[in-house]
Amino acid sequence: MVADDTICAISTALGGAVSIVRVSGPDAEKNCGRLWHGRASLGETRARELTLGRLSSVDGELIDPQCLAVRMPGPHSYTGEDVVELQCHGGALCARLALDALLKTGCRLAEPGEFTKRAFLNGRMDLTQAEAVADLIGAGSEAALRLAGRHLAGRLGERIRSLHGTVSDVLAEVTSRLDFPEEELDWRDPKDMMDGLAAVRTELAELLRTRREGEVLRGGLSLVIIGPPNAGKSSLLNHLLGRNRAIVTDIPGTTRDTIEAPLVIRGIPLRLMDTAGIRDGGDVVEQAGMTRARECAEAADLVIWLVDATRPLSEQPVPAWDFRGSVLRVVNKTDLAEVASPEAIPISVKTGDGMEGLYDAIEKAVWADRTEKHDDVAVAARHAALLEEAGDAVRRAVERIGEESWELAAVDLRTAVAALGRITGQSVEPDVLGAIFSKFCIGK
Ligand SMILES: Nc1nc2c(ncn2[C@@H]2O[C@H](COP(=O)(O)OP(=O)(O)OP(=O)(O)O)[C@@H](O)[C@H]2O)c(=O)[nH]1
Ligand SMILES: [Mg+2]
Repeated sequence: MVADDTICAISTALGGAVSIVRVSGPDAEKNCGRLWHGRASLGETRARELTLGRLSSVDGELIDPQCLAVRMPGPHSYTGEDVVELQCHGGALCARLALDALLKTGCRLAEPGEFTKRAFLNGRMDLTQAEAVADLIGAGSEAALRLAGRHLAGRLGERIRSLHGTVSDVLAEVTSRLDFPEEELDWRDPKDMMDGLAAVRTELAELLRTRREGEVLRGGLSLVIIGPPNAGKSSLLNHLLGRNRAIVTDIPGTTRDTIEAPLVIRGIPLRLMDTAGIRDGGDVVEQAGMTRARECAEAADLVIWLVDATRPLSEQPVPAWDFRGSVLRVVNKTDLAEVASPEAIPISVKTGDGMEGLYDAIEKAVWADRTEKHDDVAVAARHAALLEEAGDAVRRAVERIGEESWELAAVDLRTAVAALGRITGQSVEPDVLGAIFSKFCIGK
């Protein structure tokens, strides 16, 4: 066990019907046992079974007359340590008082993600699984949730460990050639080693290709609607959200500030934004709104340039701005006027016509550089950087082995092994752990 202190935190969001206070560490049972009193003492309750009791402060003042307690002795617990969870009544106060009482028994308040960090340090999960816990909690779509679930089940970790194993085997072979150069041992054929490493490189490249999906699902891309006043931008936002979020009127210049809302289209979590109409003139407020619209559009992952079918398209060109993402040209109000333009997607927010075509275009733009989506796993930026490092090192190692430069090959193979080890946490620096777990919420 890695920790000698006992940590506690409220693990549920405030305001629900039930609050869970979680305690982990060597004194979890002892400290909770001072506060929780059932028919039997806490230590005598059956492990991993909820038991009803009452919760009081260290001084015996009642906190909750009906509090369920469950003890999960290590190592078969989330953290691998002795864990106790107290389920008390919800609302703002019970859990707060329970936490105060636990601090008085000598527990320490857990840092964000500290339970999961202990689980990792105690070998209950690898680093990709620990990261998946945060992804699962933060998932913005079902696809993101399922991806996090597969990572939590260990799918990414397994693939990395298998690569780590292959490269380590070659490294062992190369090292023994260095250690016993005179002996004519039963050496493995260099060609065979090079083939093995080539397969590793292919697999590394495959994993790197999943990066886009990882970013899309974890990040929530930004989709910004811009266009001339009155084109129907706010109407489109409301239609996509299925509720009247933004004010719609027939007065041009209705929307002043940007309006943002989360949205899922075809499994893709998006941050949708409506903006002020773009035109010359307008008052100070409208001008400020247009500046904001431009900033948002230029920074967006995806932009919809929405124009009005009742006006000539030539009068509504896409502004010559510095867009970072791709721009979809969409013509609205096709119920009022026919449009014949091969470049623009025709829709009518009023009748709902053309919406599927718009969804298709959004989906296509998001997955632009990928043919098939929904891989088993999808790597995040941290993984991708290490995969690239490993890939480069393996490529160099193959060349060295080809030249029979065993010493140099060993250096490159060690670099590759270390990089792969840092993905799963087999070898990892404390500052990396700090960066990963600080993103967690308290109580997880
Ligand atoms: N006929 C028809 N009218 C529409 C359609 N979409 C929006 N409108 C109408 O167009 C007018 C302007 O709609 P808004 O959504 O406020 O337009 P906007 O682009 O947000 O306008 P600003 O905020 O002023 O830039 C409203 O009267 C809407 O009812 C459509 O598909 N067909
Ligand atoms: Mg508007």
